[in-house]
Formats: sequence, C-alpha cells, structure tokens
Amino acid sequence: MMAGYPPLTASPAWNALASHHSKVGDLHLRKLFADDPKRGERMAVEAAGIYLDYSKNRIVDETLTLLLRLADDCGLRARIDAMFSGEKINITENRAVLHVALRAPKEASIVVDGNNVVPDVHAVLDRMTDFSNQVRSGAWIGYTGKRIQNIVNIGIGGSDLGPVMAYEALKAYGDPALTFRFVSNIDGTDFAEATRDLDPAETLFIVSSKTFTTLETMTNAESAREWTLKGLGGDVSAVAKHFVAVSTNALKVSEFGIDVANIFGFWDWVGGRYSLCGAIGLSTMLAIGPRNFRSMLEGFHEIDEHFRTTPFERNLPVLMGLMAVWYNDFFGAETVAILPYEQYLKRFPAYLQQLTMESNGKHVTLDGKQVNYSTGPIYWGEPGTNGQHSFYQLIHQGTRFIPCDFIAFVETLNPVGRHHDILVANVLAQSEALAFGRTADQVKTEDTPDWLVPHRVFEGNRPSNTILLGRLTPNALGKLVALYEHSVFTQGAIWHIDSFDQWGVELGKVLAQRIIPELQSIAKPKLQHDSSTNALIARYRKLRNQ
Ligand code: G6Q
Repeated sequence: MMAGYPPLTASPAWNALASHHSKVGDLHLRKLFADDPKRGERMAVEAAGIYLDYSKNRIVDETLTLLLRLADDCGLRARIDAMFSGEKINITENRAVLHVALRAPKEASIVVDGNNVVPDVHAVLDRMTDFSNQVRSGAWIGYTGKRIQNIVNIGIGGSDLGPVMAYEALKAYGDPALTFRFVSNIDGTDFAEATRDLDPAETLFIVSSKTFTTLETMTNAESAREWTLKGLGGDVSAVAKHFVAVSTNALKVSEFGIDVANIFGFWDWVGGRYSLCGAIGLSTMLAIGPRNFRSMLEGFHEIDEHFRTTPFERNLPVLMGLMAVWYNDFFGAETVAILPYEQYLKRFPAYLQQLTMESNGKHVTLDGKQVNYSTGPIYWGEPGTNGQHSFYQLIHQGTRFIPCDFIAFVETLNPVGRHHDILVANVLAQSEALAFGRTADQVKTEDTPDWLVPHRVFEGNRPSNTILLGRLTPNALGKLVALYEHSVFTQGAIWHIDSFDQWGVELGKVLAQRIIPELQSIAKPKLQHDSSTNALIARYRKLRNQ
C-alpha cells in the first residue's frame, strides 16, 4: 500500500524546498516584517475558534507554496480521505485508524469491514453516560453501601496520558466532591501514594487497558484488588462494585474478575494515544460530566471536519504540520517546544510527547525502506511563565534552533487580580523577543559596557507559532488536541511513514519479562545477557538478599 510514491527526497517539491531553503533560510524575521508591514495579519488563519499566527516563522510566501506542493506530491489529500473512510492505513498492524469515528455525530456513517461503526461508538458513549450519571449522583454505591467519592484510573501510555491531561486541563469543570487519581507506573510508589489516604469503601477503580495484558496495568490492578478486598473484608463480590474496565479484551477482563456488565469497550481501530474520546475517557466523563464530555467531542469533531474539508492553504493542522516538516528537514531542527500559557495545560506537553513521538518516531517508510531524512522531532515543554525562568535562556541565546508553539487563551477561568493580562503580556513578549532579538546597537544605547554587549545580544530569528483561543472549555480542549493529532498526521503523510504503529513500545512490553524471574528466582539463574546486564543482575540479587 502507498508504495506508488517516489522516494520523498526525489520529489520535485522536496528538491525545490531544498534550494529555496538555501536562498531564504537565513532571512531575518526583522527584515521579513520590515518589508511587509501587514505580515502579522496576513500570515494568520482563524478556524473553529482557533487563531493561528504563523507570521513569526522563517518562511516567505513561496515557502508555503512549495510546502503545499509537497503535500500534493505526497498524496496528503488521498491519505486524509483514506483515514476518514476507514481504510486500513495502519499497514503494519493491518488496522483502520478511526479515532475520528469516536467523535462523529450519531447520524454519520463510517464503515470498517462492512460495518458502520458509528452506532457502536454511540452505544458505548450512552453506557458511559449512564454509568457516569449513576456514580456522580450517588446512585452507584460501593460494597458497604457508601457512595463513591474517589476514582482511580489505572492505565499506562495511551490509557493514562490522555485521561490525566484532560482531567488536569478541565479541572475547573470537575465535580469537587469527587477525588481523582491516576496510577500508571509499575513502581509501587505510584499505587501507594495514590491510595494512601483513600477509603476502599468509597473508591472505584477504572482499569484501562486496550489489551488487558500490559504488565504495569495488570500488576497495579492486582494490587488494587488486594487493597480493596483487604479493606472490605475479603468478599470477592466487592470487586463488582469497585472495579470497572475499559478494554477491547472482554475475555481477559472477566478472567480478572470484573463483571462483564462493567466493561466499556473500544476497538482495534483506535490507537492508544488516540483513544481519549472513547471509553478511555471514562474518568474524564466522570470528572466533568457527560454534557461537558460531549462538548469536548464536538470540539474534536469540528477540527476533524476542518481538517477533512478545508483547502490546505487555510487548513490549520496542515499548515502546522508542513511548517514542522520545514524546520525538521530543512533547518535540521531537532526539537519543538510546546509552551502553553495556561496552568491547566500543565500535562499537555507530556501528552503531546506521546502523540507526536510515538506516532512519528519511525525510521522506515510504509514500504519498509530506511528513510534518508529526519522524521519526528522531539517534543517537550512546560507551561509559561515558569519555563521563562529556566530553560527559555537556551531558546533565546543558546546554539540550538528550537521552533516554539505558544498557546494562550484570551479569557482566564480564574480571574484573579491582574494576573491574566500579565500572563498574556508575557507570552506575547516572548514570541516577540525570540523573533526580533536585540542587536548590539540596541544594547549599546543602554549604557552597557563594551565587554558586556555580546552577552546581552539576542540574535532573534527564532521562530514560533502563536495559537490563541477564547477560553479553555471542554470544547476548546477537544479542538486543540485534534489540531495536533492532524498536524502529526500531516507530518507522517509527508514522511511516508506509519504514524499509527508503535513497535518500539511493543518491544518494551516483552523485554523485562525475561529478567523478572532472573531477579526473583531462589536458585541462582544462569545468566546469558551481555556482561554488563549479567553483572547488574548479579549485584541486585546479592544486595537485595543481604
Ligand atoms: C499508544 C501505545 C501505548 C499503549 C500502552 C497501554 O498508542 O500503544 O502507549 O497505550 O502501552 O496499552 P494498553 O492500553 O493495551 O494497556
């Protein structure tokens, strides 16, 4: 599949971009803005309530023309259509990629293997709604008759990062009477700290695992079951009142002892990192309520439709994805900084790390050939203004080239004094300073001694996007996440890679299995690793048994 495309680096648009880069790559944003007083208004797009200012990027009009031609050369349109129509574009797992179906309206039809999946999606959403209403209203009671006050999501990777991010992002919409915790790490500390102050009689566990075989999640779920039974007197029938599961693997769930009536299902065409809109979002729905959850889905869907139908030159995720390719492959940028000026988005960079790096951290094309260009950059970031007092130094004056995405909201959810205007002033000041810097002449006018001048010079010409939204609502969060999902899709389509598999993650799931018994066995194991691993295992065993 998709083998019909020529190698990316042989495509005419790619080569045109390479020679274009040698001509315009060094142009300074100071000059680009001076030459075009309207640049800041012209190079901006607004759609679905998101304003994207991309004027502070190292591009000219021709750059965009060429990037759009690259998108055409790479068959982006056909790839988008293939995803939305349920084609099995995740070729290494032979699966459709249909997270967009999770937020499709009831009347939509998306067919996979001859079956319209939209009614199934809505059936699960309706069950989640019913369950959430029961728990939130107190109608769902625990084994001892107490109502549920604490909800603990157990999951890892895609079954954790979305729920945690959304819970934090939408805390303002949560029911303050309910306490939420998220346990992911195999490190027992994670479970111990999450449950330390909770009463088992008031605690509900959501075991979230697509496969229901993931070592971390299963181990944490077993500890949760023990903790519950110990706290409630040992009657196994308590499990049904305190455990629900989110999984595609009903058999494994019932083997674990969870009532099949308490399984919220999803499907193999939903990738873990794309699963927040389905049953993996159960903790989110419990936190913010079904109405808000559906509003989040509508936000996602609005951007899905924008991505699917809007011409590429006005298409937010396409533009963002193409500019990411421009920096990654023509400027050699290794990273992208995600800088939300919104405290509630503190887990957003971590969420995007998985979305972007698990999707596009690939070294072969769809037809299995080694790529001869860079694929997915490293995503990282922290909320502003905190980052300004630490790593921004390197972005401003270091030797690395780091494109930044600034994310800001016009309205705050917590209008405390003057805070919000100051916050927004900071985000605007940062992108301005990165773009335009401070020249030696400017520094000299401030009575700076000559020897100090070079230290206080800011080269500028450091690019950024500014993404401005109205207010952080569930709907807006949905739009923001979908924006990045489809930007990632765009990048993957250009690089001609499978953005939807994760063999590196799968490897991690099996590697430790061989070593666990070697650490635990009473008899001395016959170690057959490399000499370093053998020595470390031996040392651990020796010290542990002392
Ligand atoms: C996501 C990945 C990965 C996965 C976790 C958890 O796209 O596949 O992060 O979500 O490994 O897997 P389970 O949900 O199967 O436990």
